[in-house]
Amino acid sequence: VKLYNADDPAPNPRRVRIFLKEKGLEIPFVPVSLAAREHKRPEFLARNSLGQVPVLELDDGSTLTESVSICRYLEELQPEPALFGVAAAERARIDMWLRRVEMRVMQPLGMVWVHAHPFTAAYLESQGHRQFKDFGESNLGVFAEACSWLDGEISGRPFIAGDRYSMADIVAQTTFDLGGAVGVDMPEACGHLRDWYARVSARPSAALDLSRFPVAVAREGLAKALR
Ligand SMILES: N[C@@H](CCC(=O)N[C@@H](CS)C(=O)NCC(=O)O)C(=O)O
Repeated sequence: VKLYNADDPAPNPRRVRIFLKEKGLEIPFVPVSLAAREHKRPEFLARNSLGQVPVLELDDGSTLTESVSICRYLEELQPEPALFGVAAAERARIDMWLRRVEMRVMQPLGMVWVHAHPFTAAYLESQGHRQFKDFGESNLGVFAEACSWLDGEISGRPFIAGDRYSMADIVAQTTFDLGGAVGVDMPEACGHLRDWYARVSARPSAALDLSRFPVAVAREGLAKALR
């Protein structure tokens, strides 16, 4: 197998890399440059018609896309340590939190990124689309509300879905990593969430390499666009 991968802070390939480290698994990576639009070339579209990373290519040449599905597959191959849960209720609860984090927290962050961030504006235009700045900006509030909600939900438990670190933590963690890199921070008042984020970010699997991403320019660019 091999993983078509992209640099941090791209959150979706990062999910799979963190998952692999937590499992102690190593597989070859094929770097895909998002900046050079390599993920939209015909040879890449043949692997994922949506033109997105990550893609896991199996030994028979078939591919799996969708970061969470890739991790589920790897969990089947190597169940320990269990990151999708063991008992029925735990598995369902982790699944529930995966959906909640993706739909409630990642989604508004994605809308700020696509509709308000200067880094995505030129690309959208080149594709014949455009940003809806007000919509992007309004999602900042939706994101902040989602953070406050999650902050309340996790008070009194160490991890997103319960007592054990799980795939739900990985998906939430990579969401906030992207937010931090592009200028969308979790609210100061979210103390439980901040503590949780510090805890998961201290894990050996969490090393974030932003050396090839202009964080300061990205953060300033969003602040300026919102002024
Ligand atoms: N739901 C997909 C999302 C994949 C995704 O959005 N990947 C981003 C990088 S983090 C990407 O390839 N973006 C380029 C594009 O959508 O054109 C997953 O979880 O794998």
